[in-house]
Amino acid sequence: MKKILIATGNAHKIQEFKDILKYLNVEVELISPKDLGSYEEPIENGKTYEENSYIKAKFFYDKFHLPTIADDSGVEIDFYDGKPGIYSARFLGDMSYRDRNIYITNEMKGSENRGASFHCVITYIENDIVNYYKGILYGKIANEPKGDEGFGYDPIFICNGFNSTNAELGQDFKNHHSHRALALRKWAKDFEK
Ligand code: ITT
Repeated sequence: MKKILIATGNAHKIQEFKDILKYLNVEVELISPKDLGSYEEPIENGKTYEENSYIKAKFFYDKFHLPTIADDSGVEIDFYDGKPGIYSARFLGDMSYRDRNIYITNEMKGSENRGASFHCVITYIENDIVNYYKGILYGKIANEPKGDEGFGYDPIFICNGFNSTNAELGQDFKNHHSHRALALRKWAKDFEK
């Protein structure tokens, strides 16, 4: 089975990649930098998802010389003028996601400006060839956090056309609809050519 390095330190992302690839019937072995004993992380100083996704992929590709896939993602919230975006992992400092999600929904209490979107850009490098794949999921911010599945901002995100949060709908929903699943589906099409 082909080995692919997944250039992330986020265990939730690794699990989602595995779940989505299984769902898409793509047979690859995903290896993380930690599996290879690497705890170093690149400095994500890009200004876009594309730039940060490339920085992560290139950093680990140069280190391990394996086909490498990276994901840069984030949530854009209309109420915050599109923030946090590429800064989603660092938004509101060291607050836990539980507290962040409560903080955001409290700040937005009563507001009708609830639009939001999840973004994902995957970079894939193999034989020095770089390709990008993008996925966007549109929706809104819930009135309060709900649900236990997924990670990050899933408990406060409701996809258009649904009435429950990503965290309530769970992994099957994310495997099918998420920004990451949309990007990975495009990658899989190229990969299987
Ligand atoms: P790596 O850089 O090591 O991949 P990271 O978590 O720092 O891990 P990002 O810089 O891409 O990754 O930040 C993505 C953040 O966006 C993530 O930590 C969550 O806060 C949020 N996010 C992205 N995808 C999400 C999803 O599917 N569900 C909920 N939150 C998500």
